[in-house]
Amino acid sequence: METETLPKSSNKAQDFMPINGTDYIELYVGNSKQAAHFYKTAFGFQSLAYSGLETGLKDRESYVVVQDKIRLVLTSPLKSGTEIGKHIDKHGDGVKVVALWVDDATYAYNAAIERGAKSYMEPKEEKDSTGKVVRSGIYTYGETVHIFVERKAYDGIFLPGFKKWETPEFNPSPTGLKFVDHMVGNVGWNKMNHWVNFYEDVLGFKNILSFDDKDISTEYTALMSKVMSNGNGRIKFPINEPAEGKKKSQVEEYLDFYEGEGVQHIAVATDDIIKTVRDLRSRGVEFLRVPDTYYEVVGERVGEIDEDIAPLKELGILVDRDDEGYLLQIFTRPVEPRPTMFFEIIQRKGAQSFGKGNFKALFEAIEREQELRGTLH
Ligand code: TYF
Ligand code: FE
Repeated sequence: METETLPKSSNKAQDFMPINGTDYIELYVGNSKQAAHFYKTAFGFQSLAYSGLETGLKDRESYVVVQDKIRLVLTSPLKSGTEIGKHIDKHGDGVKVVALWVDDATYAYNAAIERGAKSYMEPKEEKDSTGKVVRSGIYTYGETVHIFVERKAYDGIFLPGFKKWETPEFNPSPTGLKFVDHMVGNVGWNKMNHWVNFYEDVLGFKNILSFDDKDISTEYTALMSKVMSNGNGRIKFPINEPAEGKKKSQVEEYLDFYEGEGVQHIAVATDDIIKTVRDLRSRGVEFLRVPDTYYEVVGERVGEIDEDIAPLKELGILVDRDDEGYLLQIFTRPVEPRPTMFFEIIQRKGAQSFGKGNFKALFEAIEREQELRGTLH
């Protein structure tokens, strides 16, 4: 059963871990230069910053791309035997860092460590001619880390050590992606509550929604999910764990291919999903599709909405309603060879939920893909 564990805006009292938003997401990838090209061409990100051989680094190279408030850092090693290379060998391309924008990265680190976090990086000051940034980091599930970024005394392009990356002759237009709405972690069997407790105890998050296997089991696969939110609601991290079903859970498939726990999907917000998805499709982004019959009953299920059903059906966009409004959402296929990380495009029109009414149709679409991959057993 879906359960709401908190009244809508009650988690105000003494937030010991104030977070302003997502600062950046860093992916470790096999070829950062080509990945940056992909995120520009296919998703409409813009060139922002670079660090590597040309900035004096010898062992790695990073390209930073930006679209409105979303910054992606694509990092590859420049030689064998690095931590980055080992991460890629084990997991394939994937998210290493979910960076959180804070006012005081030293305080955030100390507060988290005091409450039991495992250290990834002690507070470190980085400076350039425009000012200073302080960063610190802790581990979360798998080999994924949170880096706290304090940039209140900084006016540079991204971080000290990066130079502006300019591509005057190749700047594909944006696709209307605005900010990170939520990021989902897949964790191991019976590990969901461990990570729920971690986000509660170490980072002061609250469990705002829960889905059990009754909500989310289709004929074959099952999973459970709890949504964790920080105090101001700008950071939302649903945590999934596999559940026993007739066939292999999509979460288990992820854990097998990622060889561990990690980020399953990055949900990015748009304020015109029809335009955004049409644009993304024309650039080669591949989306999951539900059967056309979904659209025969969608009107009955969600009532009046501003959009015509025809373009939603044409593009495969899903709709769901809760007591605050409705939302439109769609999911890409995995964006790397392993069936691991994918993107969600979401437009909220009041609804603050996650599309529970779509789970059945969506998960059956995922199962059809698992079937094609031969991993549904
Ligand atoms: O973030 C969410 O909870 C929704 C639903 O494999 C969802 O986007 C959950 C699991 C999944 C795909 C989507
Ligand atoms: Fe989602």
